[in-house]
Amino acid sequence: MSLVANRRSVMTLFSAPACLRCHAARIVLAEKDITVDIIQMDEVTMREDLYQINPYGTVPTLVDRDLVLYGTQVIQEYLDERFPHPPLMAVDPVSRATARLALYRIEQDWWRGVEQVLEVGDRAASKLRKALFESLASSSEVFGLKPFFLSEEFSLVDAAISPVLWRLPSLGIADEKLPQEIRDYARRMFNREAFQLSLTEAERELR
Ligand SMILES: N[C@@H](CCC(=O)N[C@@H](CS)C(=O)NCC(=O)O)C(=O)O
Repeated sequence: MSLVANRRSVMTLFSAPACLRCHAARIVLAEKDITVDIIQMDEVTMREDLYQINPYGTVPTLVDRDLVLYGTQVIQEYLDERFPHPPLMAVDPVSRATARLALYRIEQDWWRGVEQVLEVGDRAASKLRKALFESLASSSEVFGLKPFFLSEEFSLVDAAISPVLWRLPSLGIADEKLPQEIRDYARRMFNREAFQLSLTEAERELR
């Protein structure tokens, strides 16, 4: 496993510069101020090398000594448990389940929505772009209920939503079109120091 050799003392995240899911993982690392070696991989080397340690060859992939994790939400929850401060999940089972359900829905509706718009050509994207916009807009009230999404504190759910909102203008969904609650929420998230630290150069250029 050449990718993990010599990388045993510090945790390593295999990431791609503009990957939405990697961004969500990088936000968790930054919020917890975790010392990590972030390896930004390009599309070609990604497949060749990552298959050695991850059967899907996908990013993000996290290596912590002998542990290799993939699946963004698996990585996010591991980081939260391995580095408990500050906690990014509530303690009680109902709140934890509610957060996990939100994460599941964000992946299904918003992460896949962004990825689909990026995958298809420009003309075919307009329907997908509209569906993504409408899905976000239909949740606008929830964005305004609390300082963070469904929570008084920053959580894994916010780490999952922020990369979506950051990418909207680059997908043809202008901030001005978004309901005010979402714009205010986005501003609060983008102003966080950890969010700014999580950005790669490629992501900075998206805005
Ligand atoms: N279910 C995985 C999917 C990861 C995924 O599809 N990552 C993309 C980048 S965002 C990737 O590595 N694509 C390259 C490939 O599939 O070979 C997760 O949530 O981490």
